[in-house]
This record gives sequence, structure tokens and C-alpha cells, in this order.
Amino acid sequence: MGQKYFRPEIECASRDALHALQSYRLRMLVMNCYENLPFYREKMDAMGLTPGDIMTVEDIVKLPFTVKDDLRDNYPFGLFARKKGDLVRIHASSGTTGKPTVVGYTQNDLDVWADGAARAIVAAGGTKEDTVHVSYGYGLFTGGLGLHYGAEKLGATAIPVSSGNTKRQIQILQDFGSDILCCTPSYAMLIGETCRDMGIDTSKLPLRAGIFGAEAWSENMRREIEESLNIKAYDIYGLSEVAGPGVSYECSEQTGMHVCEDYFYPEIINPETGEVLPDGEFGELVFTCIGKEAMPLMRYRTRDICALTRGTCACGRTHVKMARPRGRTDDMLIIRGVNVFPSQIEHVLLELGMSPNYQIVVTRENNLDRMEVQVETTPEMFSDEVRRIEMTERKMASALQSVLNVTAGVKFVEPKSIERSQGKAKRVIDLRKI
Ligand code: DLL
Repeated sequence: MGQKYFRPEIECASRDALHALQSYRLRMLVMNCYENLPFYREKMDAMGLTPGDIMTVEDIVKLPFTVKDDLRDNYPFGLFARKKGDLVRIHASSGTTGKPTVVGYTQNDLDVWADGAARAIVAAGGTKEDTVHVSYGYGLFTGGLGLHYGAEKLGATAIPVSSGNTKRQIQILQDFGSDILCCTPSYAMLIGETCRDMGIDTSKLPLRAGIFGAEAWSENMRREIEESLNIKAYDIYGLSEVAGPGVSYECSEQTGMHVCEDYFYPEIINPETGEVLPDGEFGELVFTCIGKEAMPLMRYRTRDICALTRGTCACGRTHVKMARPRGRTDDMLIIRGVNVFPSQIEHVLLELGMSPNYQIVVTRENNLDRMEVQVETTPEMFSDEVRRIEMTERKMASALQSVLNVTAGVKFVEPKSIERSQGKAKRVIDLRKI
């Protein structure tokens, strides 16, 4: 019988105990920010706030927000609340535009992060007896080292494979008998596809679970991965600004991801007004790093669109759950004035039994936006006559129109013609010159 929790006293703590811990840690965070970061001291002074005004977590709404541009404006180390000698690691995330965001960690910060990742592995059924195959990239990206240290903290055996060389990944899965695979969901799909091409019967592999995150994925994609790799697939969420993977994770119930809210205090806000939204409503996810020393962000706006739900989970954990992020406020496409999220398109494709390998190409012709969804044909469709394929394209276009409220062209492309990703998939090619 495996273990159920990594730290039961925290993961299943009473709400009162959590409230007291969060309030205490919030007070510490505010003092740390006020004393060590001119950026926050100036903001608080301008708002007429002193550290003494923040006593319990309910007071968090008085604090200022932090946005990604604040990190860029203070590039590289301006938001570090500890001197260089106290840091033991630096990560950075490149993002799509501008300077990277840089994050520093003390040893305590790394322990906090590894604790979250270890909780995630245990929640996915992992134990110290297991071998954890880590195919997230190692390097400035937090995926590889995050799961790696989580596995070691648990006492499991980490295999630092990193991403790439898919055939070698499969060889290691076979020869080393990995129990748990950690990578992006799009890379898990590619590993499954490559196993099939190589004629490998995945039911013969010891692999039994996967911990997939770092990008948005859907329930349908979960089913595809579970089938092709013959495993149970779990979601994991995190972001480098806040720590890395393990900020939240799925348990056996798979009805949302438990946030490690003893370290990362979550809120959902209306992205336009900044007002806090009630549980269950979708809005922008915000985190306050109440467990961290070197980069203790206050109310960091993640841009992820998400909702929170409370109540003790059937798994026994008491920590709040976050829904799968629906997309990001910044990867939302605006097509002829209509907001479109790649995840909505993916949902429609998979509902109709199409390939999960797709790309969205946006162009502008005569001042009018045009969106084309390119989807790979499946091997079965390949033998279909042209007329049938055209009919399917029309059926998909009409399903997309009714979900998105905007017209999208659909074009089938040959199997394997859309570039596969070994990290985060690139779904949108926006060729508009605006
Ligand atoms: O992606 C950390 C990570 C590594 C998480 C491995 C999970 C597994 P960043 O590169 O800073 O960090 O990107 C963070 O990725 O704000 C979300 O938009 C997205 N993201 C991360 N996990 C999920 C998930 C890592 N499970 C950004 N579902 C976040 C949807 C996710 N989006």
C-alpha cells in the first residue's frame, strides 16, 4: 500500500490551522518586502500602508499587485530580497517578448519548491520506491529541476533524462523500468506516438502514471495520452515567478489541482477591475508567495484564467483547488473583435475525434482577420475519398463557428506535418502585422 500524502499534517490541516499559518507567513512576507525591497516599500508608502496594517490573510486585498513588467523593469535582480551570498540558484523564463524574468532562490526557497513537487508526485500515486523519469527540460526552465528535486525529496529515484531524443527516452523507459513519467502533455503525446511507430506495446512497460503540465491541455488530451501510454495522467501547475512546478497538483479525484496554499496564497480577480471574485468564478489567478524569502512576490498576476473551489476533497486534502487554466489573458486571440482561446479550439477538435496535432494560423487580408485551423488527418482518414474529407472540414468549421462565434477555416494537413514539441507546444502562428 503506497503512501497517501507527502506531508499529511499540512495537506490535511484544518482550515483554522491553515488560516493561522497563512496569516503569520503573510505578516513575515510583508515585513520582508517592506524592509528589503524599495520597490514594495515605495508602493506601500504611496498607498499609505504600513506592515502593521496587514494582520490576517483577509488583509491581503490591501496590498498592491505585482505584474510581469515589474520583474522586467527590475531586471535582473532588482526584486531579490536577499543578497547574492544567500542565493543558491537562479532560474529564468524567456517568455515570448522582451527580457527574461529572473527568479532567485535561497536554500529554504528550494526546499519549499521541492516540497510542493514531492506532494505532487505522491498525489499521483508515487512513493519512495518509484523511479521518476523526468523529461521536462533541465536548465533555466524550472520543469526538469523542479520534478527532479521533488522526486529526490520524496526518496524516489530521479532519472534526469531532460527533453529530446524521443527514441532514447523510450529505451530508458523500457530498460530502467520507469514508474512515473514527467513531461509536457504535448511531449507525452509524441512519446506515445513514437512508441506506436516503433511497434512497442506500452502495456508491457512498468510505467503507470504521468505528471504533465507547463501548458494548457484538455480532458480529451488526457484520455489520448492515457490510452497511448497505458497510464493514468495527472495535471501539475506552476510558474517560475512563483517557484516552478508543484504550486498546485492533481490528486486521485482529478477534480482540480490542490494549491500548496501554505506557501502560495491564491486569489482570483477580475482582470479589468482588480476586484476579488467569489469561489467558482473564472478570472485571473493571483499568487502571493507567503513561503518564500529571495523573491517574495505580493499578489502576482499570473495572467492565467482560472477558478478556485473550496471544501475538503474526497482524497482528504483540505487545500483549495484550482481549475485547469482555461488559457492566458495574453494568449487570447482577438479575431474580428471576438475573444478566442486555443483551448476552445482544441476542445472542439478532440470532441469530434480529430487529431490533437493542430495549429492555428491567423492572417489579415484586406483589413479582415482570417483564422485557419490546420489539423493533421489521422491514418484512417488518409484513405478516405476527397469528398468525405471536405465534408469533415465543413462539419468542423461549423462546430467551431458555434463555439467561438467567429468563422474559422479548417484545413486538413498530412499526418506528422505539424512540428512536434518536446517542450511547450506552439499552437498559434499569428501572421497579422498590426
Ligand atoms: O511551466 C513550470 C512548470 C513546469 C509547470 C513543469 C508544470 C510542469 P513557466 O515556464 O514560467 O513555468 O510557465 C508558466 O505555464 O503561467 C501557465 O500559463 C502555464 N502552465 C503551467 N502549468 C500549467 C498547467 C512552468 N498544468 C505558465 N495547465 C503558467 C495549464 C500551465 N497551463
